[in-house]
Amino acid sequence: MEERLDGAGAPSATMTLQAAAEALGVHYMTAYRYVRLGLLPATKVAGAWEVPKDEVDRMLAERLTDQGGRPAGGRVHPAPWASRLEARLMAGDERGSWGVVEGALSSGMDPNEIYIDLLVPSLRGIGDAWAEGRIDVGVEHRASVIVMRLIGRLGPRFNRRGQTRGSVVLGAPAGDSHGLPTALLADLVRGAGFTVADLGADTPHESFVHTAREVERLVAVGVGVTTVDNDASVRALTSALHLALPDTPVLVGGSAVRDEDHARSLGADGWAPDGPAALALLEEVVAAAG
Ligand code: B12
Repeated sequence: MEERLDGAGAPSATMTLQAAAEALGVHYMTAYRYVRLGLLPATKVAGAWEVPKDEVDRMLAERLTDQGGRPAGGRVHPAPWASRLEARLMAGDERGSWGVVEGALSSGMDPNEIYIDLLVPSLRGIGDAWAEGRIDVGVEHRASVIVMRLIGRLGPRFNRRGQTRGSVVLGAPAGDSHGLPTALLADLVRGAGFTVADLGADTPHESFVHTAREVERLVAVGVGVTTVDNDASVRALTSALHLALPDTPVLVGGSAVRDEDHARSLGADGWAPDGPAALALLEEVVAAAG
């Protein structure tokens, strides 16, 4: 065992993964799987895994077995999945990130919860780490790409059989390079039975209008606003949409929209602060259309 400094600067004892496996009474490969699943935090130093001793003690105290994170009593362990995922994303570990998602799925989380309670908070944590200067923007870019790939794997779970409830066009306005928020939202909306055309980041106003005219049975257009100081672009977009499609509700959301008043000032017909509220808003739009 040796001493090391953890992220906060406080000394904490570490042990090798082999020693951690022995302490936990599991095979080395099982301990390695815990690391890959994000169940056991570990850092690779000069090619060898180092595990904080207090994390091994915590695991022992929780009497975790090798049954997908369930404690001996069979109760589902209230695992801090989001912080585990955040750690794997920051490490650029795609396999480990998927392992955390698989672990959360097998603990009973459904795909909607994986998006809302796991992906969104992890991304927020990464954004905060960047804003506080704890990580380089390259780490954020790499994590974003991994999340895109996780979404690619999870997306088919949102497919619904049967007739579509109509089309929803989503995208970020010109000048906003955040495509992930509407990519995440798109799957939630698909899961509610709609067909989605997600235009992604930095979409010209004309492309929004063109797509909205082209899709079948348009229900609403949703604009994801994540970049602050881009309000003029959002206003120009909502005006262009209202002019071209006067009967179509234009919904606005995203972390750069402060509240309902702010959304209205951007020309929105409706606003929602998060994914579940966005789905509820869409139901209101459908109900109002009769
Ligand atoms: C990933 C990321 C990036 C990636 C984007 C990659 C991609 N493919 O999308 C990259 C690295 C490119 C990037 C760039 C920038 N980023 Co950035 N980024 C993020 C990060 C970490 C995650 C964003 C995300 O996907 N969140 C997950 C989504 C799903 O959550 P959400 O946005 O809250 O969405 C929910 C709701 O808002 C709602 N919703 C979303 N869209 C819609 C739409 C409708 C219609 C409705 C109804 C609801 C709705 O539902 C969602 C699910 O619950 C955030 C951190 C954060 N706090 O979010 C920073 C963050 C948004 N970025 C930020 C900044 C500053 C930037 C840059 C300006 C940095 C720079 N100087 O270059 C640039 C933007 C340049 C530009 N011109 O746009 C800041 C914004 C600052 C602020 N005060 O708000 C944040 C908050 C980081 C921070 N903590 O400071 N970024």
